[in-house]
Amino acid sequence: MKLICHPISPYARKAMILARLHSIEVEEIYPEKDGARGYLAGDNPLGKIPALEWQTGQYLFDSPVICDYLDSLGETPILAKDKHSHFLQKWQHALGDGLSDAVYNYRVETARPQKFHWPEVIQRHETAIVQSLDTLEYICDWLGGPWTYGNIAIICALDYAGYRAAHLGWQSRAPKLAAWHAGFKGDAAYASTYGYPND
Ligand SMILES: N[C@@H](CCC(=O)N[C@@H](CS)C(=O)NCC(=O)O)C(=O)O
Repeated sequence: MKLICHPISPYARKAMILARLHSIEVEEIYPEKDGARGYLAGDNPLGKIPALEWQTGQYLFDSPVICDYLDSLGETPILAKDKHSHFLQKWQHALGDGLSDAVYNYRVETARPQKFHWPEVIQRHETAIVQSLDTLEYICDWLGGPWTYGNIAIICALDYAGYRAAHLGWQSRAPKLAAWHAGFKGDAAYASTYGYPND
């Protein structure tokens, strides 16, 4: 299966981690441009990554759908079956993705030339980032480890926030969360998908 992805994308990285956790062979293909610089021509009509070729010439997106599919291929899926845990993990996954969305939107907004910046919109995205961090700090004891269906999205979002919204210093704002996150650094799936230039 081809996975159109890039480790800088927190959405794509979730799929890259899940493929490793379940030892699923995927051919990872990195496209050349990112969203701040133009439409990503490819196999997703929305022009986004990730996209997974699950049948010849047919691509699954977006990332939660790909994650569900990859997890279903695993011998022991990590998404809990019990209804309560299942929806808690889905909710955590959505919170992680929502943090990534806020960082992504912040990045797209601030990648414009300064004269086109819209301070209210930038502020709106920053508020979503800090409120998500505060919520994650509050629920930190329930995030589990090493990997759950929920915390995959959170780990990927935090690394992305550290890269694209470094000025917010998420680790100082959410110290318990930072300590929890640090516990993943020695993990093989974490380390082999970490794609940010400086840390
Ligand atoms: N909701 C989508 C978001 C995917 C997304 O926004 N990916 C970004 C990379 S981080 C992208 O491909 N952007 C290209 C663009 O928007 O042109 C998902 O979960 O897959």
